[in-house]
Amino acid sequence: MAAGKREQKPRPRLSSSHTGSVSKGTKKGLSSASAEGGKGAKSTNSAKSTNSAKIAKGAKSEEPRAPDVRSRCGMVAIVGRPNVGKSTLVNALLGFRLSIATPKPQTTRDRILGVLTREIAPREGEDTPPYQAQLVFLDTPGLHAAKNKLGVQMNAHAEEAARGADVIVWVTEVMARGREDDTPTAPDEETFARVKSAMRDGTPIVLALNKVDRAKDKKVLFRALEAYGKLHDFAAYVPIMAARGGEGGSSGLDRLLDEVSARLPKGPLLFPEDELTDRPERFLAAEQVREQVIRQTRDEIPYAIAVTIDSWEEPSNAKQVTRIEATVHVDKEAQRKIVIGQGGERIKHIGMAARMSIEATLGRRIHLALYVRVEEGWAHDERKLAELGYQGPNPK
Ligand SMILES: Nc1nc2c(ncn2[C@@H]2O[C@H](COP(=O)(O)OP(=O)(O)OP(=O)(O)O)[C@@H](O)[C@H]2O)c(=O)[nH]1
Ligand SMILES: [Mg+2]
Repeated sequence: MAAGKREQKPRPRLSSSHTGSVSKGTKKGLSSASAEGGKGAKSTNSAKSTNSAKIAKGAKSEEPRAPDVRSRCGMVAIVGRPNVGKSTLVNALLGFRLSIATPKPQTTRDRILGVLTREIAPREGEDTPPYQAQLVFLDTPGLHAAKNKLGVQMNAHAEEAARGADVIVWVTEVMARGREDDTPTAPDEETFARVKSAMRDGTPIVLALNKVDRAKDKKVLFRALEAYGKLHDFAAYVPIMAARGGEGGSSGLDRLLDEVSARLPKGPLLFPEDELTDRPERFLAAEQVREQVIRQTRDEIPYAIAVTIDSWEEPSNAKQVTRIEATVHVDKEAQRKIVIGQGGERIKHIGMAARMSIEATLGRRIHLALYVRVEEGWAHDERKLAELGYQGPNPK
């Protein structure tokens, strides 16, 4: 099936609802740093269409939609081990930095929905009008051996997404972890079995073999594809470079979109054409603060933090900025000191980078005040997890 180019995607739309399941933590005993957006501040954000983001009142359209029997629409679960590039892939497909992606495993902690509506052109020689495909991507946490309640929730999100999916994209990386020689990755049978046991019988699984740029010798690619062919009879095998998604056809993403679109069930679109996500702005903002903490710290810190938005004040006139207060929760006092850094240097840099990233996403200037707070054992405690905005796929 021939498909329209990804550049033809509708302009993205975010939900402007700021109400989320975030804690309203007090500021008592907190350390703080703030970053104000300067005029003309440059963004570090790689998102392509961020400034043109259209803001919706809510996630779902109120307008009745005439069902188009020619259209295809379905849920596409993006699943795999941690750090294989799932979030990078979803962002590249959407052309928008929806989901945070970092070099550290276990970055994604929730199921994050991103909508792509694209036009499918008729095949050569066919005299039919183009029709639409809507791919409702679910970016998911990497399946891993959980060490705490947060990890259990993360895995449950991935399995639940596989269960509800019309098409599953199993993302893996071509080279074995930490190897730059000719060793391809060995299929992880145990993790794959978790997806198979979660999904409904007959759900097509497309293999996305990512980070092909790291395979110097293309024979490695063929060996990897052969090994995956023995693991499962995949609906399609697509080598990709998610990190080079903006570079055109050679990234493999157009082919991946075609393979997935062709397997979507026929039916009307579930979301308005220009809808991007069901997540509110404050969720994206909290995630971008967390991304900067992950990027600017090492060792256990990335796994020990959670971020909540404590207040969000929209300006009364266009000349003023949106004022956001956020708290970085850590597990131990020693971690609080690391996040703050010598003389508050680290938290200042985290705040500046996060502010620029959020401004690029929202398309407007913000003032960001960050606080750091110790919340011992939060990742092991269901009540605290809920307060910090983490819930399993089926909250009670
Ligand atoms: N070389 C190379 N690196 C990539 C590619 N795609 C993603 N990466 C890198 O892989 C790392 C992990 O990417 P993520 O998108 O966060 O991976 P993930 O699967 O979402 O990870 P979790 O959320 O932890 O499960 C980041 O450093 C990406 O830049 C690629 O095509 N080539
Ligand atoms: Mg991720």
